[in-house]
Amino acid sequence: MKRLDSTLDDMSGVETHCPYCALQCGMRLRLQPGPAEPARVEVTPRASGGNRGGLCQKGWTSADLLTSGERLTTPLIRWSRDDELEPASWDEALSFVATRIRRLQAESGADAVGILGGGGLTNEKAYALGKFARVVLRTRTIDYNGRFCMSSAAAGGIRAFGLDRGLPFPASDIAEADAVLLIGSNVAETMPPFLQYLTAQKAGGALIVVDPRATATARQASLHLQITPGTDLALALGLLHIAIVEGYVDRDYVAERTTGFDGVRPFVMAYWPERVERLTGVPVSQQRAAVRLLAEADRAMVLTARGAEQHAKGVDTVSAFINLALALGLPGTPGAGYGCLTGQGNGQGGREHGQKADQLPGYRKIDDPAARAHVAAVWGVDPDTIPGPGPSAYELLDSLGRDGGTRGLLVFGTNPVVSAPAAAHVEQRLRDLDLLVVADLVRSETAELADVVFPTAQWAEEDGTMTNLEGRVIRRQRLSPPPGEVRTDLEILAGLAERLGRGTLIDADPETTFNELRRASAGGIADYAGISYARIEAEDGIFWPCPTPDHPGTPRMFLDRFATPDGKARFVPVDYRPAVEDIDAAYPVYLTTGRVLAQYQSGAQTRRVAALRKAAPNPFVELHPDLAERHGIADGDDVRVTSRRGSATAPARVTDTIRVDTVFMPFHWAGAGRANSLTNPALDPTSRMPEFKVCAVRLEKAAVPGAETEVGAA
Ligand SMILES: Nc1nc2c(c(=O)[nH]1)N[C@H]1C(S)=C(S)[C@@H](COP(=O)(O)OP(=O)(O)OC[C@H]3O[C@@H](n4cnc5c(=O)[nH]c(N)nc54)[C@H](O)[C@@H]3O)O[C@H]1N2
Ligand SMILES: Nc1nc2c(c(=O)[nH]1)N[C@H]1C(S)=C(S)[C@@H](COP(=O)(O)OP(=O)(O)OC[C@H]3O[C@@H](n4cnc5c(=O)[nH]c(N)nc54)[C@H](O)[C@@H]3O)O[C@H]1N2
Ligand code: SF4
Ligand SMILES: [Mo]
Repeated sequence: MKRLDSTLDDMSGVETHCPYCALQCGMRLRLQPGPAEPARVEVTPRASGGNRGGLCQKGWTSADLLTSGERLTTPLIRWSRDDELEPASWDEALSFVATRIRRLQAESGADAVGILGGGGLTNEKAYALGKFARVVLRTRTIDYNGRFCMSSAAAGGIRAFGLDRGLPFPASDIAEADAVLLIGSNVAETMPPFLQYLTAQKAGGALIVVDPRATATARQASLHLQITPGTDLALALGLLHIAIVEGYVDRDYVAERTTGFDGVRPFVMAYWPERVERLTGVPVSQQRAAVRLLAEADRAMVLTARGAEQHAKGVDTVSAFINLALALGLPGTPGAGYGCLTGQGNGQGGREHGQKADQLPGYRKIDDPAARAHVAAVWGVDPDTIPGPGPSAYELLDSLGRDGGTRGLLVFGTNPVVSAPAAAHVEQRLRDLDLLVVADLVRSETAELADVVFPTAQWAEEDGTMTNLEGRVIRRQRLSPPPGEVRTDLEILAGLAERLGRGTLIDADPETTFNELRRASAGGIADYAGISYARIEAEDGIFWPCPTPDHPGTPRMFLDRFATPDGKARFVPVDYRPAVEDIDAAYPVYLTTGRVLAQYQSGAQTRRVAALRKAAPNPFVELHPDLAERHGIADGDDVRVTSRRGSATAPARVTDTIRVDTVFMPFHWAGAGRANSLTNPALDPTSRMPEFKVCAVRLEKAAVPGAETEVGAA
């Protein structure tokens, strides 16, 4: 990969990747010659990483936000609580924040100031944010939005394999599989170019999709299991039951490459097919067909995503599907395996380098003395000054402004007012802070509540690295500097560190930061020591672990051994439990939530792109015609959805592609149609993942016909 495309006739092009999801599609950016001010940026796709030359609509339109009138251009300060946010200088904004942080920490201790990071941040920023927390603020209070995203899959992977790399093989291996079991993923909308790997199965193999909705992805499947939300764990147990009874277990593999199978058996034997049909709604014949397709394939893959993972039993569900994959002899077998589809742009790297509550760089554990000693030496601090583990994202948000809780919060790269569960409660907690600081590109709903907002550079205006869903470390390249007074996140952290008297500890330069990250990760699980900017560019990305400059990187893991002490994968015994909140007479319908193609996450970015706003203008409630009829609701009517947390109102989208007992809402919008006003913040005991994907609601046609739903950017 060359920094400048030789076919360009000027010096204005760079090869980089899309700013949004974890597929990190390759793209070429070029400043359009002409009078436009600011200059227009042209996006063209290029094959790199996992995309094979594809881009989705979000990628094509990603440059529009660079020149949007809605982006932040100066710092903003709210001088006192009743004031509006108003423009301020960097000096004022940084001083304001540093002074408040010092005061809060003097009054209430170091942990009273916390950080909430994001999985869209580059590796350099994720690393700097974790380091900033531990050595500048010396707070244990830091976590990030990946807790809401990848935490269940990560915990499940670590339990079984000893480490968590979403796909332990290149995405292109999936195209070679004869059968794929895809659980709770709608890649047709969430990673469109990825669909090409799955439709390859249509030729001769099988694609089995587990989803309560007949999504665009499920409609490509040879077999669609239209499961009751929140019951995937029972299905996984049932599929393994069938595999055992029908003699499909790969006994040699189980004996040679795994431990613990006998401990799993007794749990599984209690999930016979008829019982599983009662629990999940998946007919016995379909359960059997799914097992046969998988077991009889030469190369089969089991892939999970948020539909299966975002539950208060997400980790056990992942374990149950890994158990199935192990029994069939898939993980660590060339062309086969288990993987999870990481979501955010840097959802993989963002969970490796220390912005997690319990973690130090290189996927090290913060309570491991050897890890602390190694990282402290790189940082030049005494290991005893590095704080211990802190609260998880939802627990952190829930503690804000309460007695003994966090009093000041710095937010980098997440918009919890829209994306956190029980969002009305979280919004109130944010309002109760003594200090809320938000670094963002735009005035997100969370920025609207802040005391200070820092304007940050966008992806095309900065250098750095991202790690895509395959564990491939790739380069983000700067096309042009940010406009006006806008600074990068690294510059903001360095500026704050300086004002807090620890200026030498945070460097604003991405490559210098990356080289420090390499040393900090050396010898860790996610070892980046051998990866350099120059190598990434020359080799179109490098898969970790890559411990030395002459190491080729590791596209395929676990071929000889797993990352456990004895090298064997572990079966983990798990049992089914129902959703934390099941349906009942008062709340008789399941709500599940997720995504649509043209909006990204909290929508802070994509609601501000005209083409995307046009393609997906507002929230909606997707429901089955029979359910709609029972409530006297017609397509387009405003529907009021109520859970034990609150209500949301959005227009009905009546379709027979969804289960009759379930409604679906996308979570990309704020205001009246905010899906997270409804969701249940019950947490998984291991991963602390909230139960985004199932809660109980009731429906009614909204009282005021045609009542306005809050839409649009602000
Ligand atoms: N367009 C777009 N693409 C994105 C994103 C975005 O916001 N917009 N976000 C990115 C990120 S961060 C992520 S994490 C990924 C997420 O990517 P996906 O996991 O594909 O996305 P979701 O829509 O959240 O959920 C997938 C499916 O799970 C189904 N589902 C709901 N409940 C259940 C259940 O109980 N069991 C099962 N088996 N399925 C269930 C839903 O119907 C939905 O179709 O997408 C990434 N890509
Ligand atoms: N109900 C429901 N809720 C969900 C989910 C669900 O399926 N259902 N999914 C969950 C999942 S998987 C995820 S990942 C979360 C995502 O939800 P959020 O964490 O809210 O995700 P984003 O909208 O990507 O937030 C990123 C914010 O940071 C800004 N930003 C972008 N790039 C940068 C940068 O480089 N630096 C800085 N400082 N800011 C930047 C953006 O403008 C935006 O305001 O939502 C979770 N919430
Ligand atoms: S699939 Fe993901 S990375 Fe590719 S263009 Fe779309 S949003 Fe960007
Ligand atoms: Mo995510």
